[in-house]
Amino acid sequence: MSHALIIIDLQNDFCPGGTLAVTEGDQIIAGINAQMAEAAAVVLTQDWHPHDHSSFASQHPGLDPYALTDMPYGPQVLWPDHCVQGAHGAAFHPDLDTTRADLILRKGFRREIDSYSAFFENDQITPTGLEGYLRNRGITQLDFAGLATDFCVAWSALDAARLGFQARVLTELCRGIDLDGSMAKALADLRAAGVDLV
Ligand code: VGL
Ligand code: ZN
Repeated sequence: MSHALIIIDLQNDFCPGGTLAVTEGDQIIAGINAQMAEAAAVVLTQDWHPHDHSSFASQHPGLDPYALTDMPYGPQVLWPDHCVQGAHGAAFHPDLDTTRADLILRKGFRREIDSYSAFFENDQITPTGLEGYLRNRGITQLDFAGLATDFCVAWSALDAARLGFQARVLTELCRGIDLDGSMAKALADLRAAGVDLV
């Protein structure tokens, strides 16, 4: 058991009833809990935005949720307000077994920049610290599960491959948003990067 299970953003706002609900987002939780027993390390990520985060459409008068805008670091989708620090929507779904987690990594906490990936903020340069943590623990293989397949899961797994980790996405234990073909693009990008889809 030398692999880590990285569980992306299994938070209330991404589950049915949340402000950025992913269809069937809660239906992967039992399978993820079961998968934890197979892993040498379990890492949970938590999307963790200030209330006035720049990725929120509410901060851009005249623009609607799901519109695309330009940020200094590149194009950015604008989202409904979600995963606000300390709010119920930012908490892990109550069915997720958080006791087994070795590390809880928060991301997206800087107002001016979003962070889909567990490894880098959306400028693709600013590290979150996760790479160092995993390398210090001698972990080289990473399994990814969680929400959303086509955003935070895909960006995390692509960065993992780029950093030289052996990366797999457990596709049955993920669900996606699928915005303008983002699901098909994410899966193609993952395959092209050498990420195993299992
Ligand atoms: C996510 C959109 C905005 C995700 C996070 O977890 O995939 N998507 N913030
Ligand atoms: Zn977010």
